[in-house]
Amino acid sequence: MKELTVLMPCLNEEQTLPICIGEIKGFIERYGIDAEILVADNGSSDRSVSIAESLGARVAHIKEKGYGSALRGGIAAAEGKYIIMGDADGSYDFPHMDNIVEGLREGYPLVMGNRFKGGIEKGAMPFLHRLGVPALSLIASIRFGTKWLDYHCGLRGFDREYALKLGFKCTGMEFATEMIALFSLSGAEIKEVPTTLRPDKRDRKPHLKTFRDGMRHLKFIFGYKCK
Ligand SMILES: Nc1nc2c(ncn2[C@@H]2O[C@H](COP(=O)(O)OP(=O)(O)OP(=O)(O)O)[C@@H](O)[C@H]2O)c(=O)[nH]1
Ligand SMILES: [Mg+2]
Repeated sequence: MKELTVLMPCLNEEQTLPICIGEIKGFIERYGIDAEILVADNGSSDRSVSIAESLGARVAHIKEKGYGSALRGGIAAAEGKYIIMGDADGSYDFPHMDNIVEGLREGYPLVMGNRFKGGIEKGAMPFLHRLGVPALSLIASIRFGTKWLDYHCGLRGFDREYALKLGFKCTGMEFATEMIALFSLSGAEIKEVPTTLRPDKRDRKPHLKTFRDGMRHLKFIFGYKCK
């Protein structure tokens, strides 16, 4: 069993996968941790899959579409005791995941990155999201009894066995909210660590659609039945 799986959801990221995989490999070597790199793909039509494999990453092929589906499939397929997930678009700080691994080794089932505390580079987050992320996070925090204000940070680490028991169901971007909600409702102590956000390094638009995905988060927040 590996200690860590670094898991990237990936939909047509041929431009940025080499950068991310290179940074993750650099981290694994520097930190000296027994780890694998896993790419969760559910239908890339570009060269993402062959690029990932040629660079030594393993690819999990997930049938169901969506960001949440890809990550849920990736969690099931992972071999690590711990999983750190992060976007494959070159925006997250894979070279510096030390604080996430430390939190996991301390026994926290979930270690969340917070981009507002670590620093968001110019052009990395649209103005609307700079308002929307804390606003949606505040609503989610009130609803689920948490204190976290970056519910949409894509860089986070968790204990794989613990996560599997929570039974995630969300298929889209609202999975980001579901994960924090279910960890928290299960009584898990969550640690937050600062992380940075850079502008993504691809030249096409993000998959995330502000209104559609914002609504999906809200629908989850108000639709989820807390026991
Ligand atoms: N497998 C898979 N990956 C996805 C899907 N949608 C998004 N992703 C990946 O999830 C990560 C985040 O997607 P982005 O489109 O950058 O969305 P975002 O980072 O939430 O939004 P921005 O902050 O606007 O960039 C990237 O690595 C995408 O390739 C999907 O349907 N399937
Ligand atoms: Mg992005």
